[in-house]
Formats: sequence, C-alpha cells, structure tokens
Amino acid sequence: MEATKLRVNGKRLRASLEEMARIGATPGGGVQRLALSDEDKKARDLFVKWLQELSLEVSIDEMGNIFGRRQGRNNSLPPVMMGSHVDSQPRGGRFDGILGVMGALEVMRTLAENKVQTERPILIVDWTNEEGSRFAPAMVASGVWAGVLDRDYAYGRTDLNGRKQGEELERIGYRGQGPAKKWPTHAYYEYHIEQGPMLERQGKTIGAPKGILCLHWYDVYLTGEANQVGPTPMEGRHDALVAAAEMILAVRALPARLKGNMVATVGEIQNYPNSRNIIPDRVHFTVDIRSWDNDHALKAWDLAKKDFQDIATRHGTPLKIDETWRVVPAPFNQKLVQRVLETAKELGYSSLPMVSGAGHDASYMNQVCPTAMIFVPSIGGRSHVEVENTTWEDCEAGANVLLHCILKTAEEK
Ligand code: HGY
Ligand code: MN
Ligand code: MN
Repeated sequence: MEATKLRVNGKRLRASLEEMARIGATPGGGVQRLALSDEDKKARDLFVKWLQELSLEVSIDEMGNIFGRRQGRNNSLPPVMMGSHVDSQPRGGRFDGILGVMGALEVMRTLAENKVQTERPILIVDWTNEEGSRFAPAMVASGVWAGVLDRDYAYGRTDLNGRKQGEELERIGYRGQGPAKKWPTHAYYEYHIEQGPMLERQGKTIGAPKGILCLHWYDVYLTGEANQVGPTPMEGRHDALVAAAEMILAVRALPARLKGNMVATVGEIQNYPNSRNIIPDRVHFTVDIRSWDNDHALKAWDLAKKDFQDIATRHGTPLKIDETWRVVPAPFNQKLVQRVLETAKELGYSSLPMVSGAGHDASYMNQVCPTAMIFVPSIGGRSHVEVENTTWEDCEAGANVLLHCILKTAEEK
C-alpha cells in the first residue's frame, strides 16, 4: 500500500491499552503502576513480549530503559526514536505515558504488517520512572541516558520505605547490562495525552506543543518540638505543621506575586509523628515550580526561600532545603513541530500549537536530538487521576499522526 494511505489499527491499539490498563487496575477505574513496582514489572514483561513478537531487536540498559529496534535500509544512519513511559502515578490514569508507548507499538505493528521499509532504523522506547512519584526526580532514566543526570545518583534515590532505585531495578530484573548512554539520534517523537483542558476547550484533535516548561523540584524539611497537645500552652510552641502550613500558602501565592505565567504547587507532605494529640515536630513537603521562563522560576524560588526562613524563625522550626532537581525549558525543533501540524492537516485532523505544562522524557531528548510531541485531548482536562480519559477515536488519530511523522522523518537522508 502507498505509504501516505497507511493507517494504524485503532481496534488493536485500544486492545493493547485495555490489556495494559488491567495491570495495576484500581477500583476507581485508573491504574497504579509505580516505577519499579511489581505492576511496572508486569507491564514491562508484556511490552517486551510484544516487541519480540515483532522480531524487534530488544535491549535493556542499566537504567531499565527498554528499546526495540527496527532495521532500516541504511542501518549506519542514526535512528528515529519514539516512545514514552509505562510507569504511572499513584491512583493514576489509563493513558498518561502508556498511550505513547502503545501508540509507538501500534506504529511498529502497522509498519510490519504492511512490510514497510524505511531508510533509517526506527527505535521504540519505554523510559524508566518518568513520573518521579515513588523515586524523585522525574524523567530520571531519560535524564541519565541523555547524559544530564548521573546513574549512581539515580541508583541511590530512595522511596518513602527507604528502598533504593538501583536495588528495585535489580529486584524486578530490569537493571540491564548496556550503559544508559545516548547514541546519535536523528529525531525523537513523543505521543502523549495533553493532561490539560486546551484541546477540548478549542475542539481540536491534535496538539503540537512548541515545547515543555521548566520543572524545578525542591524538598523542605522542618524540625519543631513535639509535646502533649493538652498541657502545652499555645505560646512558645514550635509546631512544625503550622510553620509548614504558612510556607505552603506562601508557595501558592508565588505566581500572583511574580505576575503569573507560572505554576507553583506543594503536592506531597509527610507529618510526624502524625498523632492527633502530639504537636508535630517534623514535616517534609515538596515544592514544584514551572514556567516557560527559567529565570522567572528561579526568582520565585528565591522569594519562597526568604519567606520560608522568616516563617521558620518566627516558629522556632529550623529548616533544611534540598534543591532536588531542575530541568530547563525544552523549546522543540520547529521543523518537527511544523511537521506534526502539517501531518495532522494532511490526515484531516484539526490541530493546535500549544505549550506543555507537563514534563516528559522529551524534555531530555530535546537536549540530544530534534524533538517534538503529539498531543490528544484529555476529557475534562483531567490527568494524574483515575478518571483520566481520552476517546478511542482521538487515541487512533494521534497514533496516525505519529505513524506519518515517523515515516517522513525516517526517509530523511
Ligand atoms: O511532573 C510531570 O509533569 C510528569 O508527570 N512527570
Ligand atoms: Mn507522562
Ligand atoms: Mn505523568
């Protein structure tokens, strides 16, 4: 069949997504496949099986990244890569990440059944621990592969139970031999749900982000003084949770203070000893600041740190701050972004240029090779929740755009 007439098999894509959604399925209709958990392993094993069924050359590197390679006519040329992630948030959605991996798999299946030969080799990838929820930071394995993050730093990151990322990779049998080290790559496409409301609001099917915001992550630790809540007067308390509460409100106020175009969130908190009749003496919380302007985000953090210091002094709750992780804004390759828009048009889909507020492995791939993303609508703009949803028609549309962007790019000499 003539290449431009090729289309993915939407039913098969849906079946793969539904099979993956059964791994780590949660009662509320979402999934929980935390990075390097048993559920993540199950999904990885299934993904590897599917790659082997397509006779792709499967490799797993020391960060557990899974690659499937499809030969081209000229295998000395740098490949075109496509992929995303299989891990999810706690009580996450059935589309975040996995749609990009299953969409790429569907492209590989479509190329195989139509015996399509491309000039360049094509690689599919599942990046380990994109979410950064169990082991911070996010996008850690694409970050190591891109040469930005250090492998042993990543191995040493622990979850709340003190388990190390490197040991968990070992435990699930995905700490591969090959170095997690970039190779020359011609281009990378990542297919993903939008995770926001723009496409739905504007009634568009395909989103073409011009890039991804910067993501800055911090960890704040407060130490107060525990005591019995009854006899201890309010005056002179060193209540770590009250101090944290004031700091959390200060984070919330940052975007308005910086005149917007930024988001700032405290999403995670641990409070100790967390007993209703003990004044809390230890609190840990996280800060997530994102903006298209890196300096804007850094300025916001400087303001926050000053506020935190004042609040900690007032409450007598000394603080420790880890500046855990920063990834710079990722302005994508304009030619590839244009290609996403043109391809959508050729296929008869409406499209919208936009920006990605969500982080993706494409943030790091953008530091390795020309990169672009393909978005499809999130119903109600919801994501990182069990009700995360995208229509099967939109899933198919995005995969068709991915198919033809890959075909065009893999033919480039
Ligand atoms: O944080 C993010 O935006 C992504 O889900 N890791
Ligand atoms: Mn994702
Ligand atoms: Mn996510």
